[in-house]
Amino acid sequence: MTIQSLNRSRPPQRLRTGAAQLPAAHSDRPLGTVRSHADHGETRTVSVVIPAMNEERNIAWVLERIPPYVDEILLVDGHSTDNTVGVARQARPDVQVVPQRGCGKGAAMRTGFEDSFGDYVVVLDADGSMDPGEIDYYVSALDDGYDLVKGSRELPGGGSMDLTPLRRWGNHVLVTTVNVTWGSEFTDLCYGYLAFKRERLDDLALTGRGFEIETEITINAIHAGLRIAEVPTVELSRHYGTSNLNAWRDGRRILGFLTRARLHPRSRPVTDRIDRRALTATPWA
Ligand SMILES: Nc1nc2c(ncn2[C@@H]2O[C@H](COP(=O)(O)OP(=O)(O)OP(=O)(O)O)[C@@H](O)[C@H]2O)c(=O)[nH]1
Ligand SMILES: [Mg+2]
Repeated sequence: MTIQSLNRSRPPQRLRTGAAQLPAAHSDRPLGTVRSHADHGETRTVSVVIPAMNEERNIAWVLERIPPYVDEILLVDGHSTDNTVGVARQARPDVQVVPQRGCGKGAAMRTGFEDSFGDYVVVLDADGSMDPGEIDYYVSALDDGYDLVKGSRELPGGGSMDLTPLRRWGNHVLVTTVNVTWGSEFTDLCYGYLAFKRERLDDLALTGRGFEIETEITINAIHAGLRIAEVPTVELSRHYGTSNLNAWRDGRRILGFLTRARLHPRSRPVTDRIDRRALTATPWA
């Protein structure tokens, strides 16, 4: 398993190579200089998935700050009873809105992953606590070869204006549990700003419905041997409204998931998928 921490400070500084080596061609490229498709010479596309439930006062701020190179914005609506969808469409007429299938933030995220098309999938919240300008860092790290990129509020250059002492303590207990159990070196765990390559979605084998989904993504990525990076992130306070997270209830859900994941590592389908074109050249023909 490879966990690489990317250090960020302003002005953007260079990728710091640690135990794991970055591909040489990219190792001295400054963070925050995301290449467009044209100058990248590649055709990778970027989808941004935003789970939103009753965020009419926050969603415009988020959508207006999405970088222009993003190819698709998918808002996964949790059956909002306010005007979240209307405000979103007004702020970004190109936003795709899908109703979530199932209940909870995890179900919403899985709906977004299934219904989006981008080669890269970036997830961020709709409450204004995650700066869309930071999408650059996630995309940069995926460009550099990582499969999963997680935001960390604990790395130098990161921070949180939203973590209460209880939540900070709970997150610390959970991240320590993961590091001790799986031998990892994460600095943050329960945070929903992350990105991954679509080609790894099957490896992630997600089933979570609630706030445990972020932990499930991390643990299943470890089990699947994905290359994981952490990038510093600054968590802002939610702009308006109240949290949907309950520290004790959701903390217990996460702990329950970790216990199950440790006792019964999920078995995954191991069937290789062979491209039909690879089967046309039959050696005996
Ligand atoms: N579609 C959908 N979105 C959800 C659901 N629950 C939460 N969300 C969204 O997921 C994001 C994170 O939820 P929050 O309630 O902000 O949870 P939190 O960030 O832990 O709590 P705060 O720190 O108080 O903001 C927000 O964009 C919510 O609108 C849900 O059941 N369905
Ligand atoms: Mg929030």
